[in-house]
Amino acid sequence: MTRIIFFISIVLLAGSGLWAREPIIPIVQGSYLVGGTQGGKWLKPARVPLGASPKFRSVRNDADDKTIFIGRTDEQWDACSGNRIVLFADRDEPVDELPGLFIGEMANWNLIPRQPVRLENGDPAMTNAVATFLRAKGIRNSPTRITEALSIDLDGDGKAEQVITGYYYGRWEEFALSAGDYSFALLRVGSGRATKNILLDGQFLDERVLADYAEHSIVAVADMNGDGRMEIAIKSTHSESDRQMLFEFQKGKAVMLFDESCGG
Ligand SMILES: [Ca+2]
Ligand SMILES: [Ca+2]
Repeated sequence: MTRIIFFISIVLLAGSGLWAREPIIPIVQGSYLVGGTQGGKWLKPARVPLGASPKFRSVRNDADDKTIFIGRTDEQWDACSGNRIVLFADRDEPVDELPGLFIGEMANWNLIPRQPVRLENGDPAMTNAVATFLRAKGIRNSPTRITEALSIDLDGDGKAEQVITGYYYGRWEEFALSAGDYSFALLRVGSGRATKNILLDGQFLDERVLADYAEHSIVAVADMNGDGRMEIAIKSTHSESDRQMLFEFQKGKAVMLFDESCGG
């Protein structure tokens, strides 16, 4: 018995020691430190120490960009005192034009195990599917506007999922939205009549309200924790701010991992 307990203790000690040695790898989306990953687990931003990685790799689907950027962590903007901001010292482009998703350079797995295929926005079947989805959300008389659509096998089961974003704002007054305005980031899972709509984030207006608009777009689709499944990085752009969200797709469900925004 003593021997068994001794053996279990050794296994537990070895296991925890192994886990502790895994590096903490920060994840930056837009300009926010949205969180991190350690040994495949997700870490909230507060658990990612300063200087966990001074160097970041750009994660993008449209180019094989291996550039390493030097990030200065914990810069704070006056308007975003609740966020931890990472600025990239060797980039002089405005923040809005940065590719959008970055990971600490210690991430040593294939970040893009499967390459997303960009779908034609005007595809009639997809437009019909989105129009049906919008009707279910109470949007009946607005044009169906798709801005981006990707086909990608997120979980590696051999079947592709679709990630679609779109928005329509009839007119933009000073912080007033109209009935029929909408914006969405949608995940479609399955095929044919069995296709399931999973709303990642969105707003659908059935009356005039005083609120800010949100234009959803896809930042990137990538495996950010090295488990072979790909996560979805979405942002919504508002009149004076942005919001960055990262979702995991697991067992047919989308789980929001990180959600950082500032102002608006
Ligand atoms: Ca799949
Ligand atoms: Ca993953």
